[in-house]
Amino acid sequence: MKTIRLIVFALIFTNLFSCTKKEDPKPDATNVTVTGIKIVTMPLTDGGSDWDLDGGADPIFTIINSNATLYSHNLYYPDVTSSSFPLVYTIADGYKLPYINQAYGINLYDYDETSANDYIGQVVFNPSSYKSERPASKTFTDGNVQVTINFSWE
Ligand SMILES: [Ca+2]
Ligand SMILES: [Ca+2]
Repeated sequence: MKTIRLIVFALIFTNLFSCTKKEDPKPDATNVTVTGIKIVTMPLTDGGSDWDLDGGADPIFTIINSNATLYSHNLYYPDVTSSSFPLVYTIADGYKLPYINQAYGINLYDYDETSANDYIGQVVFNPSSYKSERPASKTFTDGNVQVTINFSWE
């Protein structure tokens, strides 16, 4: 009888001890930086026509919010074809988004030297949805456009 009581006490004590050892969950991130994107797929033609007179699109991208273009990435991949994907873009120092609780768009354009760039498509994301999860990357799809965004959270 005495032995059983001791075991019960030991079990209770062990449970109490293991509870106090639980770590606090990581707090929600308050800042997020976009460190790069990857174009997984995008339309190879502009509604059936070539993006350029002399070949495929030369994709670049911008980061926008509802008011303005916040960041423009001006390095492009020339004349992409179906075998060019995925297209990987790195933002050298990262682009820190001004607010975590706001919607942003990644806009894709075909860079054109002698005329205005052609709009290819967009994915929209709101980092506040992921501030507790803090994913290193997340993939977004809209129509024929699929983009993976790389994040750094703090
Ligand atoms: Ca064009
Ligand atoms: Ca072009």
